Amino acid sequence: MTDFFAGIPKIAYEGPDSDNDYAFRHYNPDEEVFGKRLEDHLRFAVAYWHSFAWEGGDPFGGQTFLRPWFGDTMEAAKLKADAAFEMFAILGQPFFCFHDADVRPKGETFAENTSRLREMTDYFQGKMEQTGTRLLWGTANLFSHRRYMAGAATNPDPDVFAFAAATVKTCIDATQQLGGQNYVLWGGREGYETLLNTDLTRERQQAGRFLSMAVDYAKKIGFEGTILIEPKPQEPTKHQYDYDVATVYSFLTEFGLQDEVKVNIEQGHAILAGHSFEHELALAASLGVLGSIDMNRNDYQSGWDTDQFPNSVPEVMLAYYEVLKAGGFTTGGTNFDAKLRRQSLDASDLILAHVGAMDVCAAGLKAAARMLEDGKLEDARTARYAGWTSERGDVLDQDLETIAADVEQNDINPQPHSGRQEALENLVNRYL
Ligand code: 3MF
Ligand code: MG
Repeated sequence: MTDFFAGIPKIAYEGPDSDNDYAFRHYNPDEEVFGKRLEDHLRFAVAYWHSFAWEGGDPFGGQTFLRPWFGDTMEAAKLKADAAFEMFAILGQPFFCFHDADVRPKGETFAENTSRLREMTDYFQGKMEQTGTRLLWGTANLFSHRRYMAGAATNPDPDVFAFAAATVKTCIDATQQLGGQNYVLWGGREGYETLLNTDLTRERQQAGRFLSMAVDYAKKIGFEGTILIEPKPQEPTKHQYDYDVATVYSFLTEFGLQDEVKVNIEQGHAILAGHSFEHELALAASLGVLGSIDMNRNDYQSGWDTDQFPNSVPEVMLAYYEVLKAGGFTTGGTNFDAKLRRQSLDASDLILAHVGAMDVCAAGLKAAARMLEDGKLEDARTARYAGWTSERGDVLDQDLETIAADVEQNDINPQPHSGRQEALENLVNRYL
């Protein structure tokens, strides 16, 4: 036990009229919404790295957080885990996510990394049994250590590829041991700083083999979770190969993996790629690869990947509308890939940031459910394409000459119809 969260009560649902900072106003885990408990819709996860590993540094300043668990010993790693699971018990969220490098001190060798990860995996297993917190996904940090500065899977050095692949094996093993429901690969260094020293053809082939190996290994050990790619267009690389959902899907089909791998879509990454969050979600659903989400927000002015906690119900409502329309999460969930601002120093800041984010997402999902249940938006969408279900719709099955003869002989002269965007935007706001 640590006393880091001493005095902070377990967070309970108190309803929208509560003025208790340490209470949920909208997130009632047992509330039945759209045929499912709210907790089972949202499937919240805490990101271990932002809440327990990050020391508060930014490009112009160093550590601001003073945590008793900071250090490079296994004792410090276990104290960090104790504090993490105390926070999980306070928030009551069902899941967490972690990278290997978040939970074990850096070793001098691969063997030391692996033995430390295994020790912490066993430690986690005990903590998970105590609190009931489950693992939404595990992943390998293939971007922080200097060996990965030129990439992991796409590195010009085959020994870095090997070190990264071996590390992914150990992280899939850990995820499997902890019953993780997904395994994520974010290619933070899988891209380039300059084309001048980059062989795009070779690097794409390496990335394809790397992912195929991970899929094959997961199958071999009977991993029943979903393998997820997390798209991001850039940062830290100038260009990241997994740019956005469309690019990832093209990559998956090139290597025959479109039925083996789905995507973990992050709000901030969608914006960085020039899309809305709901665009990436709708496209992933349309392509059959919607897996899970990293929920956060960027800064509206800078647009950088600031990994802030979500605080806009209208924004998250449109995102959860696409998730619900796609049938909801199966193995995926809502991972708060979000961090405090570096001046938010206290234990209470960590708790209240997650309480607010969980409430915003609950309010957004409930508004989305109301809109989907009401059906008016889908009715309007269906009505707009009604012509395609009339006999005119069989034009898709014809050829150009037949169509040209038809248009000329029947003087087909289509008249435009309003898209009613403003009316539909008004409709959406009725459900908030
Ligand atoms: C970077 C990210 C990453 C990924 C994480 C798991 C550190 O912008 O979003 O967070 O989410 O590596 O894939
Ligand atoms: Mg992320």
